[in-house]
Amino acid sequence: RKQVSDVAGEGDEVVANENKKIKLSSEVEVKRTSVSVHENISSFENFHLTKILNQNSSTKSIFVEGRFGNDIRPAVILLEKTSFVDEAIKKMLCKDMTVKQQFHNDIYGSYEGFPSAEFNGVKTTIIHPATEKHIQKYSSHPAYLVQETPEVYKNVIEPHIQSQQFSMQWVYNILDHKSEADRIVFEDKDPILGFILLPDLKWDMKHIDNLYLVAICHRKDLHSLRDLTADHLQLLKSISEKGKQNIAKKFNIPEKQLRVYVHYQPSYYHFHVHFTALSFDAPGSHVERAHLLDMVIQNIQMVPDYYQKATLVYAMRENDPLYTKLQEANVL
Ligand code: GTA
Repeated sequence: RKQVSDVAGEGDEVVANENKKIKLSSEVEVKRTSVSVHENISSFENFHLTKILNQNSSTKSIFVEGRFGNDIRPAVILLEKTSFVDEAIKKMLCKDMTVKQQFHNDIYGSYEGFPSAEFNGVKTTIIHPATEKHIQKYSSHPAYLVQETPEVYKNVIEPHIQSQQFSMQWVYNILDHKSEADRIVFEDKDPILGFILLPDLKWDMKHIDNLYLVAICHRKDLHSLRDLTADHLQLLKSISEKGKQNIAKKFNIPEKQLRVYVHYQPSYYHFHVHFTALSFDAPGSHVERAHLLDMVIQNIQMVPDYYQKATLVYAMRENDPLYTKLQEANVL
């Protein structure tokens, strides 16, 4: 494993992937720059695929690792085929869509159809420069359930997350209106009770059936579910109520069709809340990760320090550095 932190972006540790399939030999000129590919990318012309990290035929998505041009820093690309938009179908089914017949039998015919490019978009997320943690996050590895007692949290998890978390720069850019300001759906500017509600990175904003927004609180001292106490009830209720109201109004979806939850463990330890359409089987909405906000509020109302006392159960993947720490502590 080779540390190349001298070419990393601010706040990011960049580590060359040990499973790389291309050779980064001395004849490759290493680009010593912190410029990100997002500054000027218009195609994948100079992209070299190094590894398929994961793929899923149900969600029709694939996650890969690669490199752009002679940049030694890895990139993670998430590709996801999107569902059809009702209004676009009429325009799509025209002479520009060609078809290739595979076979026909009586009144039944099977074809491969080729809609024109504008109807053929693939939701594409590029993470560059990606860290080893991103590569791990999007790789497929067996997972195991962990029972995290308050003691395990204090002795193993808390010290680890303080030193090993993902960069939070994207969160601060949103809170400071430096990025995605035009995407904000609602903002309460109060420094203690305030938050910003905006579409999640995973939502293309074209389909209500996979609606996904995230509310990010302004205060920076709340890291996860573990930090929540009765002191935060007003904030939690405000996020729940104002978040649902604003989404319902803007996207014309009933409040009662919104799934509102927090992740434990999250990837980013700045408190935020997920809002997804109830009809959407969103990544990370399963029981071993999602905690419904209404239940969180009720638990805290019954026991003010519920989340400091509770044993929390979640799935941990074998390739996560925390997995080894938990094994060393005889928790796994
Ligand atoms: N608006 O820059 C951003 C941004 N970033 C960097 C992250 N988010 C952002 N939103 C905006 N702008 O919902 C969003 C994330 C996520 C939330 C953070 O902030 O999309 P979390 O801290 O609880 O982290 O939430 P979590 O759960 O790991 O995030 P994520 O990315 O949802 O991952 C959960 C799992 O979903 C992953 O392990 C992966 O297997 C899967 N997944 C992630 N992205 C996709 C995808 N595009 N398609 C299919 N599956 C995916």
